[in-house]
Amino acid sequence: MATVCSGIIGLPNVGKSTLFNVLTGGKAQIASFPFSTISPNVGTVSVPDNRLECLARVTNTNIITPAVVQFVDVAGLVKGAHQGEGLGNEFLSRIRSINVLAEVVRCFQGEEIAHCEGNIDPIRDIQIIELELLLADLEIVGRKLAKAVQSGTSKSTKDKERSNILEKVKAELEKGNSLRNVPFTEKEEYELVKEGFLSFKPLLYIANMDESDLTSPSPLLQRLREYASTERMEIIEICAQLELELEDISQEERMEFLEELKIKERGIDRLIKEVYKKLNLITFFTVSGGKEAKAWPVERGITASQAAGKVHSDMEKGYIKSDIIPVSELLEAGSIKQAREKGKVRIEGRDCLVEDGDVIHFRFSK
Ligand SMILES: Nc1nc2c(ncn2[C@@H]2O[C@H](COP(=O)(O)OP(=O)(O)O)[C@@H](O)[C@H]2O)c(=O)[nH]1
Ligand SMILES: [Mg+2]
Repeated sequence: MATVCSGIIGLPNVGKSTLFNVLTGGKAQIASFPFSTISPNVGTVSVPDNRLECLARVTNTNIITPAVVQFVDVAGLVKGAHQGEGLGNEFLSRIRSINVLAEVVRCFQGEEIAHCEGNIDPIRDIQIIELELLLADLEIVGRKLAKAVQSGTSKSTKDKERSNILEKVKAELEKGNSLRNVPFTEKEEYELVKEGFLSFKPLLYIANMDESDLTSPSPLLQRLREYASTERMEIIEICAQLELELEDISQEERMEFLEELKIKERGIDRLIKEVYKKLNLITFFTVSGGKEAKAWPVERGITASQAAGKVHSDMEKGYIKSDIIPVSELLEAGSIKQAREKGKVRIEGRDCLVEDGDVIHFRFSK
């Protein structure tokens, strides 16, 4: 997969740009009026993974290259966006190629920060966005179907199959069902990802809350938790404003602060991990010539030769075999040499499934 891309979406003024800035250390414009983010901002974020540093240590490597996830701060979505209200059309075309949606939901108070619906109500906000995505899909599918009809009667089986899927999509959307809640066959799902339907994209909620919610969750936040749990949706609780302030202090002060608040892991770290999980990604590692320890994000189910292809297409073409060891076993052994002596390094052929945490050395002919 090319770089994984997550879109930060949500109504205006919910803290999207604040979150984006925390994630990327970037300088997206933060303002207390709607539409301050006129053009999308793109930033790259490293996936936190302690194993990589440990791997570098046992292999005497000094260059560490973590896996990355791209985040896009997309302009706010409002009611009627699918018809081109506000920045709607631009918004919708931006998110079509995104792999996963991270929806920021406002749970923080603050009268000085305008809410486009007049009051704070996270569940209503979620439903507004849900409906906009659904209506946008309905328009998209309508257009796709019209085009398919135009292409005439000389249709291949493949074209007919596609039309059938599109018809099914349309019927579900008309019933008010977001595509991610509809059971599709594996083949249909594969097509739907390619078609770029918005309500089919994996989605997670980010509750942007007040600092006080950390110790005593507000009734709003509690309602949101219940809602997410009945909808079986992931919800990541974050204080974007607080996390942004944490960016400005030293690492030491930050640790102290987090400890005081009894926060084990920063919200943004949880978010990145969750994006990874949502897309069914795993990580394998390479240590090239003892110089660079590198993490590679790949979809679960990938084989050793396909993994080789992620590193270089020549490696897949000329694939011979791989030396594989789970990173935990390598760390336990203390070095590759000792791991080999203990018989922990496996030699695997091209069809061996890669597991999360595998350290792989590919052998290939040029
Ligand atoms: N109190 C509080 N204010 C926040 C929080 N996150 C963002 N804000 C404020 O809300 C306003 C809008 O934030 P911004 O990130 O620009 O929202 P966007 O329109 O969704 O990108 C700014 O004044 C932020 O400082 C938060 O967690 N708590
Ligand atoms: Mg913004």
